[in-house]
Amino acid sequence: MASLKDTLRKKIEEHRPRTARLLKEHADTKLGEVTIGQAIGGARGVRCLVTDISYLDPEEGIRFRGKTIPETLAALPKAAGGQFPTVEAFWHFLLTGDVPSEDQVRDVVRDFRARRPVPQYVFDVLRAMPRDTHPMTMFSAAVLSMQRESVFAERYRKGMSKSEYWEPMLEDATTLLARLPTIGAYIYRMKFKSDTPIASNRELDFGADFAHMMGIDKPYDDVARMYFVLHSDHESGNVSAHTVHLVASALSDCYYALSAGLNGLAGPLHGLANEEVLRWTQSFMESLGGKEPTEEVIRQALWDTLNAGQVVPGYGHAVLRKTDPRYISQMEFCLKHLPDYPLFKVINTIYKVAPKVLMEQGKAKNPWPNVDAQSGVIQWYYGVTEYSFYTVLFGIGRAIGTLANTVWDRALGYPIERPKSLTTAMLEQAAGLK
Ligand code: CMX
Repeated sequence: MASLKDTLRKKIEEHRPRTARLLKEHADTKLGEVTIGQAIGGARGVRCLVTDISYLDPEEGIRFRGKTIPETLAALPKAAGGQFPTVEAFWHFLLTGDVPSEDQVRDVVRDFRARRPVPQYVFDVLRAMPRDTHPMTMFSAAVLSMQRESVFAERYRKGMSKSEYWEPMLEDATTLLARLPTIGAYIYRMKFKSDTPIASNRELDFGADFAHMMGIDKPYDDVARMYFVLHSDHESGNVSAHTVHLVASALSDCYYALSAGLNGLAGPLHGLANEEVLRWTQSFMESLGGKEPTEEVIRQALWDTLNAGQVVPGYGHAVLRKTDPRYISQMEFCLKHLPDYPLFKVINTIYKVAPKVLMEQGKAKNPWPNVDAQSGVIQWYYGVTEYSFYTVLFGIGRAIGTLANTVWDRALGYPIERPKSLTTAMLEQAAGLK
């Protein structure tokens, strides 16, 4: 049986000539032009990043390694006794593009288990922070604190050939990823469960051990697996993925890079939207004082938000132009496991009303819900009602895709990223205004 690393090495060796040929023979081929609107407007639609790990089609949504979400979930081996694939199987798939065999998955699970123990100093760092620190700040600080262990940084210091970069990057990425569930669950129980951390059970896979350390029974193990897979990757241009890629392009190791990416994910227009959705929904429910959340009152609440100059959290997207398939997957999970849950019903009613309201307002290019509109309901149902924790869950998932990308970035020798900036006067000149 070929190990993940051997399979990856073969894939990298097969892939390198493709990138080299494109650079050598077609470097001047145009992929598009950049407008003033794009230069001022957050580089929306500028096609200047390369990744083979996932691709986001505006109409269809995300494909991981060429597979849609349902295809991915169907293809990968499932966790024992579960209905969703293990994170370990998905990690193998994202890295290599191959659906792993059961034996290959077992091998990755074994490797993750061996790397799982989190050094005591990480918990000491967390405990030294004021207890009211936001969970995302704690999570990012914990990741950064482990930078001292980077094998990549050490090998670079000692001198390493560029062709070898991916190997210590893989080493760091795997260790870092394997530790994240313990760190996340520790933050959760320290902050919200009277400081009663639960020790890892090394017999369990990534998702099941996370559920165990959170102190939540089945099927939360499957919920965790689903959640991490769905939040893993959304091609390279979103803030968290792009930040990880950018920071790592300076040959900063993946502890530095992931911590930076998590800081971007912590913004309300990005990952924090899952917290905002629950905050918005709860404060709206409270304002009703027990009255029924009918379509009409929801419509009014949405207009109140827009009229106050705020965004409707969980709706809209920079690339997608339809309902996010990650939203749909989670909605299908809810329909199966919690169809009558009142909060799910409210979220569904918002789904009926919000797109019409956003279309009437006419600003958002995409009035449909994104992943964040649905994810909190599931967490709430299983007892994770502390919504400031939700973005940490997103962060654990997002680490899978971004870390897989950093390994490939180094394997393919992508250079330090350095787009060019212009002055406003230069734009005015280009526009013929000067
Ligand atoms: N509510 C109100 N207004 C919205 C909106 C929403 N949900 N989505 C977009 N708009 C507004 C924008 O703020 C912008 O207004 P201005 O012209 O006044 O600046 C206008 O519509 C055009 O924006 P857009 O091109 O449609 O969207 P962007 O690519 O600029 O932004 C996003 C995308 C996701 C940041 C935006 O839709 C938004 O703020 N949504 C709410 C927050 C959210 O759910 N974020 C999570 C996204 C998924 C994720 O990364 O986790």
